[in-house]
Amino acid sequence: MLSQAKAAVEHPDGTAPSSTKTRLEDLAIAGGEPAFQEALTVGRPNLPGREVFLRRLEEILDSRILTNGGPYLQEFECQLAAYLQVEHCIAVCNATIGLEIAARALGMEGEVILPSFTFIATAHALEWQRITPVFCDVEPGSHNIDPARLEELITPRTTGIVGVHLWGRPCAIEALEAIAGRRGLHLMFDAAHALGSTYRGRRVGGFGEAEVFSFHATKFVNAFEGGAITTNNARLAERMRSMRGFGVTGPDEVGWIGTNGKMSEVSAAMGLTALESMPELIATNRRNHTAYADALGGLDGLKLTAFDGPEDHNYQYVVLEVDEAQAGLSRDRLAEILRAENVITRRYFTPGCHRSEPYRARDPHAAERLPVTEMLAQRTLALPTGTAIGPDQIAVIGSIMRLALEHAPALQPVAALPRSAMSPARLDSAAPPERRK
Ligand code: T4K
Repeated sequence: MLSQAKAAVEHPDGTAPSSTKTRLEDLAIAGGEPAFQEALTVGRPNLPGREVFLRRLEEILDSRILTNGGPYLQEFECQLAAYLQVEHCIAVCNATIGLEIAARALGMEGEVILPSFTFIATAHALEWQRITPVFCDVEPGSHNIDPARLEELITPRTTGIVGVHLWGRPCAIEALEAIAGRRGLHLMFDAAHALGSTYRGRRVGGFGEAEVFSFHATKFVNAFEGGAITTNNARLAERMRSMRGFGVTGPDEVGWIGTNGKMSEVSAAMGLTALESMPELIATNRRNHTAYADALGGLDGLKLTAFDGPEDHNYQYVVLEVDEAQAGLSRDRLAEILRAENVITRRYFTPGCHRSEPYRARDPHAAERLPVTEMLAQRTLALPTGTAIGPDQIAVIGSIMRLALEHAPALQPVAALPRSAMSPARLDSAAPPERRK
């Protein structure tokens, strides 16, 4: 039986109400009206505390201190270090530069092992430093680097490991620490997704030799663009702090190579304002994750990433795994069906880094040793969440997916259907919304 989504929805960010979908013809891909008039998009920024931020912006303009370690930067670093319970926090212009600075300050060189199932920035940050990324497969359950597959990748050229806490779920930190300790390797973490997450009751931020967070516009706490490196190592912190500012170590003194990785005052003020709203933002993400779990419960072939157990999570990514064999529809077809309804999902992280240049050309057979990455890259789909969406809209999205799965054979891509099944109306509806008349 079809589940009926409620017609009246709350529209937290000004999006228009959506309508119930109960029949195949209701689906926009089959000729119906799109469920949402305005796009519901993965990555739509949260903007909490607008008035507070605007007051801070006025202060910045009045003070004429726009960057280079002003008061908002210092405040942002202090607040973040206190929250993460780490000794040192170095705010940077984005997490990619943060990863580059950390890798260089640690002295990583040669080869460094990391998962391929991550955003391309994790790999590029190393390659940009002329460090060769070596891709390790991930665990099917956690989507994080698989420690059991890691040691076989270590060579005499290996100098480090970069673990990624994908979707904010900490990777197997203890196992990686054990390998790094035993094999004399550096260990740092890409914590771009993991602000607020805990591992064994301790906040992510103080593990390994350094961890790097992102405050990009699409992150649940954003600074327009921004990042932060955290560490409990005072010497490393000093080095990274100076590397952030051209390698300057004192008045008229440059101690080593550096870059310009500074965070501006406007970004720091934005980040600070968002940090102050973190509890509400996490509560919103959590509410949405629960709403998705309710809306998609019992649908064969669809699995939502779980955030189980006693640890804290930020729930900022809602990621679905679509098993085509069970669901009857591929992940990509489901994304098209949702797109026609104005639900704009993202295929994070497709393809794996190993299938992107320059890595693909360098190692065209990497996929053979990355079967789980390959499988996930075909299956995962990030769904809209954050303050731009509420439970009623999520219920409608759930009803669309339910309907789509129930009518999966009729919703196969047009090219896969026999010629007789292709009525003109059908062909038209299969086109992306922007190409329709
Ligand atoms: N490590 C990991 C594991 C990461 O996921 C990331 C970044 C990094 C490192 C590097 O962090 P940063 O150097 O960026 O601090 C986005 C973000 O640009 C990227 O920060 C993020 N991860 C990645 C997962 O997602 P794209 O290419 O998907 O971004 P884009 O511009 O297509 O935005 C996604 C959607 O968000 C758009 O369809 C619309 C919406 N959006 C986006 C922006 C920027 C808005 O509504 N407003 C906006 O201002 O990479």
